[in-house]
Amino acid sequence: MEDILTTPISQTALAHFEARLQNDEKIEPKDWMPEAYRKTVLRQMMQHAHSEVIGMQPEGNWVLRAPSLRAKKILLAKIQDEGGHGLYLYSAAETLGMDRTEMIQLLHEQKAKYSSIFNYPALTWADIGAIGWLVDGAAIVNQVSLQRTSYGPYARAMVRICKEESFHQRQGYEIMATMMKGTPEQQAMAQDAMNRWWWPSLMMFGPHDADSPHTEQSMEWKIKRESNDRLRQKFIDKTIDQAYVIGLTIPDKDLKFNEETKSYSIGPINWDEFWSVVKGNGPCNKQRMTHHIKYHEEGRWVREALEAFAKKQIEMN
Ligand code: BYC
Repeated sequence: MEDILTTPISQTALAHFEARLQNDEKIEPKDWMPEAYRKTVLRQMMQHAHSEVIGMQPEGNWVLRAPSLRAKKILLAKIQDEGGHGLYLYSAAETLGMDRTEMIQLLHEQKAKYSSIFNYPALTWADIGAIGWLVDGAAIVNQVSLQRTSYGPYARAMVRICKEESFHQRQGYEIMATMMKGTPEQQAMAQDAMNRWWWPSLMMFGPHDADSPHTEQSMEWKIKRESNDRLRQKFIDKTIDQAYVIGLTIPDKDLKFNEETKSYSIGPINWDEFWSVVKGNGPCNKQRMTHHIKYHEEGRWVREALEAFAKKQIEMN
């Protein structure tokens, strides 16, 4: 009986959902969507929101040690932007039916991921340059394509986030360019940061397409508009020339430029390192999570006070 009632309705809904995707229309929170689509978008948006927030930690480490007031103000503004990105993304992800309290609990239980890149330490001021230039640079390449993702609230959040990320990428490049014009020690520091951040930045795009379990379905649903390898290649081609302009070397002895495709081919990525970091064994995984849990707990009274205030306002109205 239940089948007779529900099947025709869900088939019509499915046909409508697919037609909207076909026409490049956005899927909105109140629209019917397959459960697997909802779960996939939610997983990706939650991972993205957690990445923005955890990503504040390596840079936060340098606010008190920035080399000038100007550098400190810029870094502080950038870190605040990242926190803001996390907040838009949590709000947008909540439209898929999960409260952010639950998302954060999943993060703390290590059931929800965040980007592998934020498990590496920021050891010197040049690392702040490398994070802005390479990490935000890689993030933008991905996020520009996500402006066309099929889930409306995610796509709209990406438009604003991309504007801010492009400023972040430039501030990082400015730090690297300044250091490359400096003393031999400063140049060596910039090259060292490049050597340590280059490969982890390439890993941010995720496993090769052939080893990526979600890419095919996510591209069919237009959640992802370009594959991991395609985005990684775009980043490589864009960034290598920027490195050469300021005199940095790419730490890859197999790097080759293909005149025909006007594109670079790189040496093998260390996927064992990637999976080890994703599974919690990177240099800073434990530190990042301990820090997040500590400050989340310390902020509990603020959340409780706000909830009590909101409840009181409702009672009074
Ligand atoms: N790290 O089938 P795949 C920023 C996981 S922050 C960890 O390719 P998918 C910034 C993946 O989750 C911006 N895990 O998956 C902030 C999956 O595991 P599960 C960060 C990774 O989702 C502060 C499994 O591997 N950007 O800019 O189709 C300061 C198989 O992968 C990673 C985003 O979050 C990774 N790198 O594609 C500075 C972008 N890669 O869930 C800067 C949004 C893969 O099955 N996310 N995995 O257990 C995406 O675009 C996609 O989720 C990915 C992966 C391309 C990352």
